[in-house]
Amino acid sequence: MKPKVLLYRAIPEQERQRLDEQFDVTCFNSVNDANQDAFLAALADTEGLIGSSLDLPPERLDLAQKLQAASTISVGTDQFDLAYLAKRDIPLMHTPGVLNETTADTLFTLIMCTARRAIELSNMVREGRWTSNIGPAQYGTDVHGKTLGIIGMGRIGYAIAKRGHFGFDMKIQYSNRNRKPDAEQDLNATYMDMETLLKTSDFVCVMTPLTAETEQLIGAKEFAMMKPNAIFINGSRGKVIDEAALVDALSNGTIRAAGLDVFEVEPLSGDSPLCKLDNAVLFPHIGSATTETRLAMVTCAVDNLINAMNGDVSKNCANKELLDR
Ligand code: 8YV
Repeated sequence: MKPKVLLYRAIPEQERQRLDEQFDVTCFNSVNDANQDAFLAALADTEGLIGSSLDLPPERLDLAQKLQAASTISVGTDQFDLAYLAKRDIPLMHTPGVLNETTADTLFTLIMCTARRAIELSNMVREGRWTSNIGPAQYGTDVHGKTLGIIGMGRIGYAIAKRGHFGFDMKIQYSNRNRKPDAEQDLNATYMDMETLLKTSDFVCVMTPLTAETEQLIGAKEFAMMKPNAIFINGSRGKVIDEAALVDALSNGTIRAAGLDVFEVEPLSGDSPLCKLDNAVLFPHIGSATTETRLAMVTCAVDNLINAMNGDVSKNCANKELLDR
């Protein structure tokens, strides 16, 4: 009898076949009001869980009394309560590493699009409003040679800094829970407190995980510390910033512009005030969204689930306390 696994998003057929070889799989391509009851019934009966982009708090997972392991197709683990899972001895596996470069490419795309007003000016052309030579009203700002401040120098933050250092001769500075000697040696990065970083960076890029400590990390006070011509980039999670405070900062000229790949509520509503701001570049959470990388993430997550269901959580286990079991 194969263990029961609940898959809660669509995955490529080749990876679905690998799951079917090992497990008795029940699949929900998405979870919504219409199929919520069926999903919860399947959750109550499953031993393994794999998917992404769905909050699974303790009150939901209390239903899953047979659960042995969970595997998220993401590096972020904020859709779960790690301490709760550890208390139940349930490993949460994730996909660190496979998406660093793609996500860093996306964030640097945001930096360039925001600095050079690429989306706004492309729309000007598309809408037939390019009627004379470009002048100061359309100028953007340089990226090369500027100061890039990274809040959260993890794997992806390092990959972003690498692009800035080697590709654009940028001065790299960072704030982080702990020092990152590799960034300091390889990228000549300067470690500093967040307040100093906010006050001295031309580009501020947030790449922290969403935790109790980082929720609303950047709000009105922090935006007010930034340089008036600063550009703010968020590729972490929407809840790491106070989105209403960002709207005010962009509207009042507290900062020059913002590039966002994540939002407090996703999908972002078209009625959001952010959608009415020319100095806000908005991507629909496409950080890792390439064919190659999303396949690599699914492959990694399927491997993780197979390993965890066989008792091996030595690689990619997010609740590290289980490693000492
Ligand atoms: C995921 C992400 O692709 O990995 C993460 O934490 O935010 C994205 O790269 C997204 O969660 C959908 O799977």
